[in-house]
Formats: sequence, structure tokens, C-alpha cells
Amino acid sequence: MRRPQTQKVKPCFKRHVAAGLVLLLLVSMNAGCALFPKRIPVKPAPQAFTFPKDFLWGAATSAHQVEGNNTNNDWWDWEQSYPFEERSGRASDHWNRFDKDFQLAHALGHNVHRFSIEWSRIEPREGEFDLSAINHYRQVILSLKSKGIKPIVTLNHFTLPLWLARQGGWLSDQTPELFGRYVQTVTEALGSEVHYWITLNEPMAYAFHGYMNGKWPPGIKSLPKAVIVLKHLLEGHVSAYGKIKAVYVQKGWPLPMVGIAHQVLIFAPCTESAWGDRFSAKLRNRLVNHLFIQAMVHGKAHFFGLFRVQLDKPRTLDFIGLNYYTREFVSTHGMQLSEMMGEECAEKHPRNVGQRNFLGWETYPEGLYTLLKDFSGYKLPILISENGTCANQDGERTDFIAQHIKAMARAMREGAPVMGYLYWSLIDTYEWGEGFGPRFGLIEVNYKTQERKIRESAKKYSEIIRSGKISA
Ligand code: IFM
Repeated sequence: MRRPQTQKVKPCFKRHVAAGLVLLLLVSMNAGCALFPKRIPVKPAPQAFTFPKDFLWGAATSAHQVEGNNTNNDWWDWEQSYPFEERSGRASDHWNRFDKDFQLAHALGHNVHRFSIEWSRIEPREGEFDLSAINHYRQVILSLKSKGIKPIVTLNHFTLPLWLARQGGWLSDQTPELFGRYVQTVTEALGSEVHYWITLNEPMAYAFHGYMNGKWPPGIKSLPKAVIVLKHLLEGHVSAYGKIKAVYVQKGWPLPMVGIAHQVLIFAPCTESAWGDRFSAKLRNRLVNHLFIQAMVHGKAHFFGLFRVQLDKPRTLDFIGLNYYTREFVSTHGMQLSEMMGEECAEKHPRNVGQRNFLGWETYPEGLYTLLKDFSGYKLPILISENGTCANQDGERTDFIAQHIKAMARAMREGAPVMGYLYWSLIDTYEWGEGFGPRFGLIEVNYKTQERKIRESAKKYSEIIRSGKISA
């Protein structure tokens, strides 16, 4: 154990009076400290944290948000019929510009990049797989690898092919198997070049917005349907996990790592002293943050009889991807389960003092530390699969990144098994239903000309990556 550093306490008086007098004085004033300077412990200054050499550093995107012209999926359809101010349209034209975008990522020192494959391009009609689309993604992967950037491939990031949405999407009990079939095709075609797979992005957020508040396609508001969708998403994940592993075994490729990208939030009580609010915060934490992961780790999960699931296989996760952005304050407003889940009170909450971004989300880096400590309990590697902000000023993004990386480093110092950090997002994206206003990108996109400009915050992030350290 290291001994605490010490410092000398300065003598209290100068020696300019007669020695005897001084002695007398000192004794009477109980000031022995002047003669025998006391050693008092000083807290060791926290040191910079050095990340492991093989730490994954990069950024993420998703197909529909950057590629442009994903005309054959349910989101495109939804955008045409819903009164959105902005539709995804050409988005960031990443479908055509991916190689240039990856050159920028490379220049910024990224060694990994997460992107998603658009199911509606791969399987435009049921059972028909489009080889040219598969080949496109092969080029995407090869472009990354030629620059020394490892691909992390998400297989489903919210959007569904229109044909599948029309037959019920994730409400249909056929969908988990159809997802497995699509995943198998993609794995057979691209698996030799990929080590990291993410089956689903944010299943809880998907079920909530699509089937509870109805803000996303298919615009349903029904708790029982949301529960069915969650079960099917879990079964879809299990099916995909099995297919991926089976393909690698059959081909004799080194086994890959398969995970999900799971949305996590800090839930805090609106009134600390109100047990009901504290209870609501705990309930949400259990449901939103843990239920899905518990099911994948243990093969079963339940939530007060409302949700009970038993999967064919336990342990269908090799790593946990966490998408962390902010915290929410909740208060309870009744004794029914739905009321106990609470309501948000962020706007009027006095403790909500952090910087707010363009969408009003509070910056709360401490939350990342807390969640990493919490999720370390699953004893699986953790990837920060998304963390980012649509800052009003780029300087806020610089601070956001540094503060979150510090929080992550603190958790790692205390043993959290973090394998990488991905900023959301590499380039500005189309934000679901919110349009192009929120600017999350490390790289700014001029949507009129499609020009790219590296933001200062991206350069600061790059400095952290290159140094492999963060100051305490
Ligand atoms: O843009 C989204 C992404 O698609 C999923 N995670 C949250 C991001 C910001 O809202």
C-alpha cells in the first residue's frame, strides 16, 4: 500500500527573542508545533488515468439517420404521413460518401466504428436478398478495415422493411425467426470481416416510443402490445445470437463477440424525501435499465407479473453496450403500477442544474460512473456504444466528452470492465422525428452542399485518443 504524502507545517514564529523567553512562551501557548513540526497527511493528487492499449475509441451512426433515401422502410413511410417538419430525405448522403467520412474518422485517430445495416435494403421483399446491397456493406467494412478501423455492426437500428412492418413488425410472432434468417444471411456474407456484432439498438426505447407513447412507427399506444413487442425483441436477439455463433463455428472463423446497444438512464426522485418518488425511480431503473439485460444474461426475467419471460438459452450476451445520455427526475402520482412508474418533473426540478443541450437533456457525467459501477455486476465486458450531445455550442460538446471520459476512467480505475467508448455520432444525423436541428456530430454536415467540417470538439476528443490518457 502506498503511504500518504506529507508536508511540513511552517514554524509559527521567528526566532528573534531570547531563547528562554521563547521557550516559555511556546510552552505556555501550547505551540509545540513550532519546534516539532507535525506531519499531517495530504490526500494524494488523483493521477491521470491511462487506458489500455487495445481500448476501442470511435463513434457510431445508424443507417436510416445518415445514409439517405432509405425509401423501403417503415420510418420513411411514417415520415411521409406524419406532420414532421423535416424528413430524412438525402440525410447525410453517407451511402455515397462513407469512404470520405471514414477518412475523417481515421484522421481523428478512431480505431473502431459502429454503423448499422439497413434490413430493408438487404431484404427488400420477403425472402429476397439483394446481393448488391450486401456488397455495398462489404465495401463499407473493407473501407473501414483498410484504414485500421474495426467495424462494429448493428443488425437492427429501429427501422423495419415495409413488407415486414405491414405484417405486424415486432408484434408478429413470426418476426424473431425472420430476423434470425436475415441475420444468418448477413453473417454468412460478411462475418469473415467482422468481430463485433450488435443485434438490436435500444429495444426498450423502441417499444416505448412505438407502442406506448405512439410517437414512432407504428404509432400504437398500448401497454400489452408493448410487452409483446419486448418479448419478441428478446426472442429475436436470442435467435440472432444463435445464428451468428453457428455460422462462425460452421465456417471455422474465430468466434465473434455479440452484444446489444442498450439505452440506460439515471432515474432520480423529484423529491428526495418522498418515499413514493424514490420508489418510482427504483422501479424505472429496474424496468428500463435492467430487465432486458437480466433476461439475456440469465435467460429469464420478470417484472411484477406484468412481464415474465423465459428464453430458450441463458447467456446470449458477450458484452453489454450502453447508450448513455442523461438523467430523468421522476415523481409518483398514485398506487397503481403505471402511476408508481412515475412522471417526469425535469423542467421544474431545482437539482437539475447541469448544462442543457438543444433537446433539453441535462449533462450529467456522474451518471455514467454510477451506471458503469452498477453494470459491472453482470461480469461482462462493457462497451459505451453511444454517448453524446446535440450541443448548442461546440465548446459544450468538448466539455461533455471530457467529463464523460473522466467519469468512465473513474469507474475503470475502480474495476469496471470497459472495453471501449463510442461517441454518438461521427457525423450530423437525422434525429428521429426531430429532424436535422439536433447536431450530435463530431463532423458538421452542411445539408445543402453535403460538405463536411471537423468540429473543434472532435479534435479535442482525438487528442484524448492519441494520448491514451485523461487527467483526473
Ligand atoms: O439518434 C439516437 C440514436 O438513434 C439512438 N440513441 C440515441 C440517439 C440520440 O437520440
